[in-house]
Amino acid sequence: MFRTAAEKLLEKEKITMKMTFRWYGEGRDNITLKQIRQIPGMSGLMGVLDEKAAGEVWEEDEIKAYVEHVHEAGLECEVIESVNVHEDIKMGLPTRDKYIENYCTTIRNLAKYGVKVIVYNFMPVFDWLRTDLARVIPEDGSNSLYFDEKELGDMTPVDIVRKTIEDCNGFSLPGWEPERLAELETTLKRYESITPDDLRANYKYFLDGIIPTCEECGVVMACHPDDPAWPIFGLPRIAHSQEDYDKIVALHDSPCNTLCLCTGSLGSNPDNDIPAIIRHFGEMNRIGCLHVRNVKYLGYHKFREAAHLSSDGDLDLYEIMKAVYDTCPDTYIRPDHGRMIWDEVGRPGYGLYDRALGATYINGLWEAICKENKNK
Ligand SMILES: [Mn+2]
Repeated sequence: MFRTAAEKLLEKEKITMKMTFRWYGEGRDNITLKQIRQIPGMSGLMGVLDEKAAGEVWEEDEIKAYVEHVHEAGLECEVIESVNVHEDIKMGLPTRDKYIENYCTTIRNLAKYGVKVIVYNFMPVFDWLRTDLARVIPEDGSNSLYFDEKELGDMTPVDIVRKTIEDCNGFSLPGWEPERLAELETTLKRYESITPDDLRANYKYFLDGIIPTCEECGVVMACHPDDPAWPIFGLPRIAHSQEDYDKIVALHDSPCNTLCLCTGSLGSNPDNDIPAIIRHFGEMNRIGCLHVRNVKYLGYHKFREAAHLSSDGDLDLYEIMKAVYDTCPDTYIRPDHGRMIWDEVGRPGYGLYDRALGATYINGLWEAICKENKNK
């Protein structure tokens, strides 16, 4: 088979990492596929069918239309995010079997259209949490997502949900879909009697139900960490440290049971040594993909999302990319949340400009690391 010089180089230098971008779909994202395609080095998307509720089957015709549309723009669609797990599965209710069956159908349907990695999470109720979606960064006048546990102070979960939905510039936000939050109080009440071990047992039941289907279709599941990386509102949270993930990969031992290593989510807790965690799970072949971004610590349980550049935050992106190169170079990466810069208006965290800068910076680090290793 004919291979271009660039393709041969990829094999030779193991430059197999694929840079991707999150996109919400036509009419749901103010960024176009053409704009994404024009970011240097962009191979494809970490896509999402934003309109799907947790537990619903992603039908073949919907996936086909989405994937073909992405392909027409010259982009791949090998990673899909936010195939949300229904709360009944997390809570271990008798109705879970039906939702697990639906999940398997979705996996099969996605595999038919070339999807290789599915990103999901097993966080009760809250996908992620911030106290401000547009905190101005005094140094340069841009803004970014921000968290201060003190500001959470007297806010109830219902207050914070209301505030988050109000602050999101009219876009729906992943993890904050109104239908998931409609029964918030009942759901929170139910979780009062669920311990982290119970949640892990329900997680195992879910993995035992879906991983054989993944193995059949060649799809890898990648579990996104809790964000921020500690318990909130007394809810059981089981995915925010190396120790937690050791338990998760042991729940069902399979190369299809992996993590989506989100440097910013795990990195919100300074106790997490991100390059070391990447090396640990990369060596075990348990990293399905990565979200790469930076955070700036401002105090105890207080941080903001920074530009990707190492010197702008507290994570060392060079060490992070070296750990990827050494242990899991054949992976998918996307720049994660960016700041809002250059007066852009868009989904908090998901503007075009700062994420494009992030991708370019990560690609620059990658090129340097590859060449540095070649010369050794
Ligand atoms: Mn992430």
